[in-house]
Order: sequence, then structure tokens, then C-alpha cells
Amino acid sequence: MTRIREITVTPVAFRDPPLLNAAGVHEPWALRSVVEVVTDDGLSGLGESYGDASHLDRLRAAAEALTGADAGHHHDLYARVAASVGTGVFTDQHGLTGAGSNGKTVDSVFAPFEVACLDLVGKATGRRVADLLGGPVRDAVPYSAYLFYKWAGHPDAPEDRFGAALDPDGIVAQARLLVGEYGFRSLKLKGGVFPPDEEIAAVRALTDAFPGLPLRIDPNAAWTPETSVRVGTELAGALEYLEDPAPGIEGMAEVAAKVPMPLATNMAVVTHAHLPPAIAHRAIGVLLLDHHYWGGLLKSAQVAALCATFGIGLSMHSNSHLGISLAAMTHLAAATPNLDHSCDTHTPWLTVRDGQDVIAPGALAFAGGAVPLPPGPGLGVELDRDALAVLHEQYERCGVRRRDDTAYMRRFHPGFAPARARW
Ligand code: GKR
Ligand code: MG
Repeated sequence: MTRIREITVTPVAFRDPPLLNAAGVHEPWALRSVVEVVTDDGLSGLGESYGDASHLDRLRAAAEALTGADAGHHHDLYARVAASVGTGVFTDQHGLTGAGSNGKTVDSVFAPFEVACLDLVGKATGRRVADLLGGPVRDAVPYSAYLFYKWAGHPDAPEDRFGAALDPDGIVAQARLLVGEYGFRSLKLKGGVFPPDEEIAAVRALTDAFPGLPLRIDPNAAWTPETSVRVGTELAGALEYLEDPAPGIEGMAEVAAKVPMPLATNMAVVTHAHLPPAIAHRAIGVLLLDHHYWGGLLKSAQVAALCATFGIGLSMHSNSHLGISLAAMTHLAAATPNLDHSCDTHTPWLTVRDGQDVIAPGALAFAGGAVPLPPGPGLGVELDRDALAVLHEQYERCGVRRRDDTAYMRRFHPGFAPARARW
């Protein structure tokens, strides 16, 4: 197989609306990194990851360590990345994807290179990434409408096209917009923003407005186990799952034993070491896979197989992302037989302004709330170099160097405290 000649890591920034969560509020710019791996026979592959400065440093160090390696030898690639990371630990400022650890850091640094190598191996062999993951079991991947409480616009900017969503009516209006535009057939409400009774009212309003559509709420561990049990009991029959109501494996286990619906997580179980205790304590019924921190697509597929063994359902987690990630998520989801819930995606929030992606338009489009598997080869998406240059220039100018929802919220509400289990 073909050797890695060069790797480019390009930080980019794109416009993001003021989406509210338990940690604070999204800043006007979201950061990502675009990874391009080029081999000595001229093939190239794409990956995408976080754009926080310390993560970028680790990506660059890993890129150096990977130069000269065989792009098809994943175990060797992983060992090289692990050596370059050493004992380092990346902890994101917002904390919405659980605790940092060395294992999770290595997995997160490795992931975009692994995706890029699968992309280029797919291109070399004329196969889609989903084919390299065992072959697709579905032609299109269903995503859910990811609803957020939000301000009408950033405080120093005009109202955006989504407008405000600060109460049940606002959330229902937002759901109508996203379902109308994308055809989503399930709904997810980002909670942990208002006192639980207000969020229960929003769930009830969504159930009334969209009868029969699967619905979940995710307060990012903003509730105590006691509050979580009360909310879960009140919402019996209304939710397909309750996502990260309370912090930690023990807290989740306590809630799971008392509520009627399964609990899902992308906070309590975020690395391999968390799986044995979570399984032993029956803490979760659904795992939200995320290849960005579960070590790429092949390792995520292995985690999916483990979940099948232990009777844990699967969904997919998302952070603000661009089209390379959406393509990778779609290939993974298409090739995961036991993925039994619609995936999350932040994609609709990209459309605050046009021309915000780094991939050439046309490869990925939603139909009936699902993204058809791109025909490939590889990921089936191409880098739009002009767009990449524009988004990189935005990164250079925007001044944001790591995601910090809390600091941004405190600029407008100085007393804001993002305490875990706030209610
Ligand atoms: O974008 O504000 C957000 C989300 O809250 C995100 O950061 C979370 O990691 O979507 C995520 C989740 O499901 O917890
Ligand atoms: Mg979540």
C-alpha cells in the first residue's frame, strides 16, 4: 500500500448561531480542522476534527509522526499517533462530551487521519468507505432535527434566519422550520438551559405538534439523579430515550433503574475504559457513537459490535461540524447494522449564511430527513479549495482559538454558572 508523503492540517472557522446549552452559548464562530493526507503515488484523503488550539498542536505533531507510514496499516498509524501524544490529555472547555483522558485524546487525534486514510484507500480501490467498513446495510442514513433554545441572533449582530427559541412555542416553530426544510422524522431537544419544568413543557408541545415522531431530550447532565427520575417519570411514553440527564456512570445507573425509558449518553461513556463499569451498572441503554473521539471509523464499528453483544442500542452524537464529518458519519452509520436511532447532526445550523462548507456542493443532500450514502469512491466528497481558503482566512481573523461557551455567555450574563447537576 501507498506511503504517506505529506499531511496538511488547516484550521477553519465558520459562522455559528447563538445556540444555548448547559455550558453557555455558542460563539459567533465555530472552529474545525481539515486534514488532508497525500501519498507518494498522488492519492489524497480527507478528515475533519476539532479546531481548538491545543488539539491543533497535537494534530500537527501526529501529522509529522505519520509521514512515511503505510496509509493502509491502521495499527501502525495508531501506534505512531499514540507515541506522538505521549501522556497528553485534551479536555474541552465546554465539557459536553464527557471527561478527558489520555485514551480519549489519542483516539481523538487519530480519528481524522484514520478517516483520511480510509478515504484514500477507498479512492485507490474504487470502493466507498462504507464498503471498507463491511458494506452498507442502508442506502440513506436518517438524522434527527437537532433543536436548540437560542437567542434571536448574536447580541452584536442582526437576528438570524432561525429567530429566537426561548419557550415551547419557539421550539415548536423551530422544529416546523427544520422538519419542513429537511424532512426530519425524529426530533432531539437540547435541554439543560431552562428549569426542567419549562423543558418538560417544550417536550409536551413537540409531542402535540408532531404526534408519532420519536423524540429525545438531552440536558447534558444538568439535572441531579433525583430531578432526572422526576422528569423521566413525568415524560413516560413521550421519549424514545433520555440523553445524559445526570452526571457520571453512577448517577446514570441510579436514574436508569427508576425511569421507564432507556438512557443514552455521549458524556458518561466516552472511551473504552468506561464500557465495563457502565455495562456492569446497567447505566445506559443507548450509546451515542462519535468517531471523532472513539478513534475513527473502524474502532467505532468495533464499539458498535460490543454494544450489540451487550444489548446496548446505538445512536450518533454530533458537535458543530462540516461536510467531511457528515460524509464520514454517514458512511459509518450506513455500515452499522445495529444503529437503531436517527443520528444527530448540527448541519442545519451551518446554513446561517451560504458558502459555509469546505466540500464541493452536491455530494451530500438531505431527502426525507436522511442523507443518501454518497456513491464514492472513498468518502465521496471533494475539497473545495476556494472555500477552504475562505474558511481558513475566517479562522485567522476571528480571534477564537478554542470553543468556550461559558466565557461567551458570561460576557452578557456575568453571573452565569454552568454547574453540573444545576437543577
Ligand atoms: O452543540 O451545544 C452543542 C451541543 O450541546 C454539543 O456540544 C454536545 O456535545 O450535541 C452534543 C450532545 O449531544 O451532548
Ligand atoms: Mg448529548
